Amino acid sequence: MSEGDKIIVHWLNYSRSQRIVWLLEELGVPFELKVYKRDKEFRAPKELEKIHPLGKSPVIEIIKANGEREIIAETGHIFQYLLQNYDHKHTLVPEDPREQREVDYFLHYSEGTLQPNLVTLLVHSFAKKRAPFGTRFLMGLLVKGIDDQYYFPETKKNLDFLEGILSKQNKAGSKYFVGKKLTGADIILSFPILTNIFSNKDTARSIGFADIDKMWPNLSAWSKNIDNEPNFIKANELVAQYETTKPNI
Ligand SMILES: N[C@@H](CCC(=O)N[C@@H](CS)C(=O)NCC(=O)O)C(=O)O
Repeated sequence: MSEGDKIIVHWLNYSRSQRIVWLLEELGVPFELKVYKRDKEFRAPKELEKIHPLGKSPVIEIIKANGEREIIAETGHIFQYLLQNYDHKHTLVPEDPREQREVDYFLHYSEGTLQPNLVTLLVHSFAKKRAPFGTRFLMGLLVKGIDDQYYFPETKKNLDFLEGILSKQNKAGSKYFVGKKLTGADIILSFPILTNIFSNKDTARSIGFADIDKMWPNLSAWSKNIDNEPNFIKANELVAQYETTKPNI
């Protein structure tokens, strides 16, 4: 990486790609935002497949000073790349190697373990709403059976796990997931915890979680703090013009 590198963020509205915008704002690294808008079915437009065959967002494109071009996909991988190459002053990366490993854990955990449970619960809640006329009741019973047996307890177990970490962190005088300052762990976890659950109480209820502030008070307090992080607000303001209609999901 060099000063002359240009970073393009292939960003999809209402998506987990917003964390990359926040991360770059936090690191003070200039970037270009290439906006893709979801279609009526809440899917990404086909053009994203021209950037990466899976057609998902986020993807970042690095154009080196010598003209070489590199495409980097997967949120955790993008985080690792940007933190390794653009945070030499340790703005976000902890000094302590053990804390660095804890951050790395969350970079994998967020998309590898937590997010798939949430996505499945969300897809199941669409399935109930979108089932063909006459099959909705049956579809409801079917997905409820699967969710009650697996996805709901797994998600609850994960949120209890995260609540426990924050409770210990709070006792040690920190309001963040790792060490005593904001790190990549908080930024990557902002999508599943804050965007998917605490900022979206109707959806949380529809996937089976009522009264989340009482169930997970530390996660609730953490979400409020994250909501007030200056660069989180700045990153949201940057994209606000592309997120004006609440998606009908
Ligand atoms: N594990 C991938 C997931 C990427 C992903 O599923 N992105 C969603 C946005 S939240 C997407 O592009 N969805 C559009 C679609 O599937 O049509 C990552 O962490 O980057």
